[in-house]
Amino acid sequence: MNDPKFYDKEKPTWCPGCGDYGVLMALKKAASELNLDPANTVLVTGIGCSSKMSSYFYSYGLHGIHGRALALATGVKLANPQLTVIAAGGDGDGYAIGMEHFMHTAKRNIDITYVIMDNQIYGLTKGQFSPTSNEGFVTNTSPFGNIETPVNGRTVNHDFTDKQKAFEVLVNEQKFPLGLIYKEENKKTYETQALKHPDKPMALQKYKAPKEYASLLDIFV
Ligand SMILES: Cc1ncc(C[n+]2csc(CCOP(=O)(O)OP(=O)(O)O)c2C)c(N)n1
Ligand code: SF4
Ligand SMILES: [Mg+2]
Repeated sequence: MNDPKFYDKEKPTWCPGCGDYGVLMALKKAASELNLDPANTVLVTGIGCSSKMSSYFYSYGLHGIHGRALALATGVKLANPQLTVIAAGGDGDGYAIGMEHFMHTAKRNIDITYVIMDNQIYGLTKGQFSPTSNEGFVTNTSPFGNIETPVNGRTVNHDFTDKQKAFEVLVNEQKFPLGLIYKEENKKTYETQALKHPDKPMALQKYKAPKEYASLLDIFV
């Protein structure tokens, strides 16, 4: 097992007391327990204070664009399914601009880990309300108090193979079906279905172009 300090990289520039320090430490501890090899690990982030994480964790890192961490992480995983791919970002990144990517990535069952740092605000851009901000929360974009019901991004703890129970939890306890994690044991991961040879990086796979594109490939590749 590696020491969590093994995963130190640049010194974080987060404000003193920011909750993101705790998440970074948890990530380092998890990586050390799993003995993650930095050379075969990629941390993909969006944009936001929390998304700076990819500069602070010792592995390959991709600091992408706002709300697109999961799209980029999907691309990395498909390019080389042998990599451990982690995506991370804020509540704004994941539940606002990145919402569609969140839903579709969960639906596809791709084998990546997604960490959302939910501080209920757009931190980097100096405090606009986010999808998880509480009702009544006064911010610079809700000067009279937020009138929206917050999305609940927390994971529901229950047996996720029991869909009926999951539905009841959703209806009775949650206002919105976010954070609910379905795990279908028998469902294939996206990369095993999408790739002809999921055991090989895509770049090393021979690609046979359909006849109609072959002449274009001759010209451009
Ligand atoms: C396409 C696009 N839209 C808007 C922005 C401006 N922007 C940067 S970070 C951010 C929100 C950050 O909030 P969150 O994801 O919750 O991260 P936090 O800073 O709170 O960790 C916004 C709106 C951007 N960079 N790109
Ligand atoms: S502005 Fe907020 S989210 Fe950003 S580093 Fe400071 S405390 Fe953390
Ligand atoms: Mg935030």
